[in-house]
Amino acid sequence: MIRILHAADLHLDSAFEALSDAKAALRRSEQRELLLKMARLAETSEARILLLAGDLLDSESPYMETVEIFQQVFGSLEIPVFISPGNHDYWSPRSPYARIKMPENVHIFKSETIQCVELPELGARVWGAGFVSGSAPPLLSGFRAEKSGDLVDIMLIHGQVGAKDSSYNPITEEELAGSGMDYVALGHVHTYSGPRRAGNTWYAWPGCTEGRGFDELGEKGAILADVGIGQCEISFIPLASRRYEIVEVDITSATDIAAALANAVPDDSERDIFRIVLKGECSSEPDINQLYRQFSQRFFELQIRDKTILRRDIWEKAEEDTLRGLFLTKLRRMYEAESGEKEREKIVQAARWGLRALENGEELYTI
Ligand SMILES: [Mn+2]
Repeated sequence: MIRILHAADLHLDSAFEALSDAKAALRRSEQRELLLKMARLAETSEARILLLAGDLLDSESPYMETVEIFQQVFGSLEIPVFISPGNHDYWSPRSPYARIKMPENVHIFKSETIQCVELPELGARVWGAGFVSGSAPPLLSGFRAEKSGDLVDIMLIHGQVGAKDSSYNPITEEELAGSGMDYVALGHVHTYSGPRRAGNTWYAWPGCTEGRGFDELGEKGAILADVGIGQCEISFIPLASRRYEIVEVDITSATDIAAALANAVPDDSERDIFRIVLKGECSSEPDINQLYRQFSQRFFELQIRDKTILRRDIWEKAEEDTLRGLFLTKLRRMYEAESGEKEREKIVQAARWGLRALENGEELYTI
């Protein structure tokens, strides 16, 4: 069995547009630290190969710090490092990979045609291909490697399994089963796949290594896999420095909204990025700004979304001979003509916002 460390989709130097400039820069430095963490993990776990399955870089113009950490971390590793460029960091003669002087133990797959690197000292072969533009055709189509003695066959590739119309190297289970590989190390999809198997071929993707937004929730990390012929043991190792989480709090029966919030969020979240969504029915709008002031210090970054419904009869003043009356009458007609729940909800929301404006209330911020 050969132990490999498999990561993907680091998306180094992401913009982190939802954060302030300073926090975004901090997040980028934390992304770079992932490489150090990986190197440490490779050493302590005695991994023999490091596989990086694409989208290591978010764009074609990485910061100097990222280039330096590549050279420093990869150069300090005594094991071979393989990179399969993905749609965000595809290979081209002008790509960062062509410009960066990589240490000698780093091998980059530079072609859409699957290539093979033999590692006789490890009893293994590493197969792989790389994106050469922002999309790729099905690269595994028709591929098969015949077994060679007792060498373990591992493939590294960026692509999407089971999405036949994908522009990002769509891969079928049949192709995996027919590939002759013992393990296929994938990247592209940002949620960990868990261990999977097609025929005698094991495969997995680790997901992104660090969440970057509320569509990348929870624990993120890399895969440690012990791979032998026709067998594989996979474990997931958390590596991310911060997590994104969404917590929904129903405040319908809460007498103290702040207490309800305090109850719903964990105590040890000061490193993490939370979105709290208030739900339910209230007799008055929750004071989001006040709640934000009260809770923001408990997180690295906090958003509060108000999705509560006002218990007050919103149409109460519809008969009034005022601008407010006209506004409400018009919206009520729309509301009554509409049958879809979602659309109705939107109209009620519009009525609430409009009433706030007409009654000179504070704007209802969504932070
Ligand atoms: Mn990708």
